[in-house]
Amino acid sequence: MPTPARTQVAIVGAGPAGLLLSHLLHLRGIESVVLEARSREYVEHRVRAGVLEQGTVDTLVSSGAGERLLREGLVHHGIELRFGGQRHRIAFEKLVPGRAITVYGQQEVVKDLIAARLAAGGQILFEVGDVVPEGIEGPRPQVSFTHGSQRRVIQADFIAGCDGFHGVCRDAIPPGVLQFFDKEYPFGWLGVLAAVAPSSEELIYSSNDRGFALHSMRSPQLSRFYLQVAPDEDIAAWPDERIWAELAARLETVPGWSLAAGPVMEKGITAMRSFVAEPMQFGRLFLAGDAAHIVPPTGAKGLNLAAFDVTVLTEAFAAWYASGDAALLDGYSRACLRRVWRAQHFSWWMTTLLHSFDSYDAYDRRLQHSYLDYVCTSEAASTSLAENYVGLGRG
Ligand code: FAS
Ligand code: PHB
Repeated sequence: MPTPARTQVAIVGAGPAGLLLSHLLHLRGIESVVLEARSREYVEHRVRAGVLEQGTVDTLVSSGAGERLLREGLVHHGIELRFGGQRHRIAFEKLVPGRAITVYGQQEVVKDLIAARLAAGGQILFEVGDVVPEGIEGPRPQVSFTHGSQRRVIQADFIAGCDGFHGVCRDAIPPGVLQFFDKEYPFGWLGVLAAVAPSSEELIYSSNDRGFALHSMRSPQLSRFYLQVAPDEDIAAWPDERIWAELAARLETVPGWSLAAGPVMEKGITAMRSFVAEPMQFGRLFLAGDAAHIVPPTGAKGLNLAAFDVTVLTEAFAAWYASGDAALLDGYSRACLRRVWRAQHFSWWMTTLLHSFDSYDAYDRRLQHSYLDYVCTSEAASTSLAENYVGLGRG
């Protein structure tokens, strides 16, 4: 199918933000074309997020892209914080009744959205190169890119930069327009996908002098784990046996609980950073998801924030196409940034609460432990954690 020279919204990036935006716009009768640098195979198998907030699940289900999610997603009504040789369950059913999380792999969300777009005749161009957003200050922005051996141009009314942290759209905004806020953490996460039944019904966040560990999952047959490691850790230094030994050391810290090991399918190291670019728009270019903000994954917020951004952006585009009213477009950043900073704080807070810092002395570690104990024993404090974790209302 020839690439149309024109569309209404040119979307750069086929991650959760770009695909969900294209899907929601389609439901409002608004055309879009999605340009993705990687292959379909790659984006459908890239292991990333695993926890969906209630609001994200509601958006996927109400928009008709949640049928498999409802069938295969694991609904959890709590998480466990494990420290000091004890287990502490944060019970969502008691603290935030009616709200839960769903464990469902990001790549499954991506597969479902790609399938929904293509079934509806949507345009997604994979393996595009040298994407250049142009004319973003004027009424006729366009995106030029290479597809196959051809150099092509798509004209649009708007460009949505959904190309992640390392994309090109944010950099297309002239210097001096954006303000950046960031924080680096003195550690990274070693993520592991293993073909073994989870050893726990719910997620376990373990704070341990050896470092943080997380037991998550993808299905009754697939487990997902994370280990706190040095920021420049070499994956080659982590043969599978060492991974299982370290996971056991950081998780088997309570009586009567043991970790089942199994074949490691995939492992990788992720940097931990907090980042926000303000505003999230310039002219006819609108940034959404990781292109505008990054959170450390400890709070499981990244994907959910991306979904929130594009629900706000969809309403804004729909209002503009319906009546030419640009108020929601002009207010896009403001509407997103309040939630972005709430998630920034929560993700930083969970990260500092649960990880070990070389800079901490014995006194700091006592403080951290006392705070962990308070969070798990005070109803007020655990309610605050629970409501942030399951996702605050969409207001
Ligand atoms: P993405 O990065 O997912 O997608 C951007 C897309 O743009 C990519 O497909 C990329 O190939 C494409 N692209 C980039 N440059 C381009 C260019 N020049 N031209 C064309 N295309 C281009 N979040 C949670 O909510 N819960 C979790 O449990 C969680 N766990 C995580 C675990 C890990 C290990 C990591 C790394 C992240 C985790 N996150 C989690 C955060 C993560 O899910 C991101 O927030 C999410 O992928 C953001 O989605 P997008 O904004 O769509 O960006
Ligand atoms: C995951 O399942 O990949 C996951 C879960 C919770 C987090 C981060 C990642 O906080």
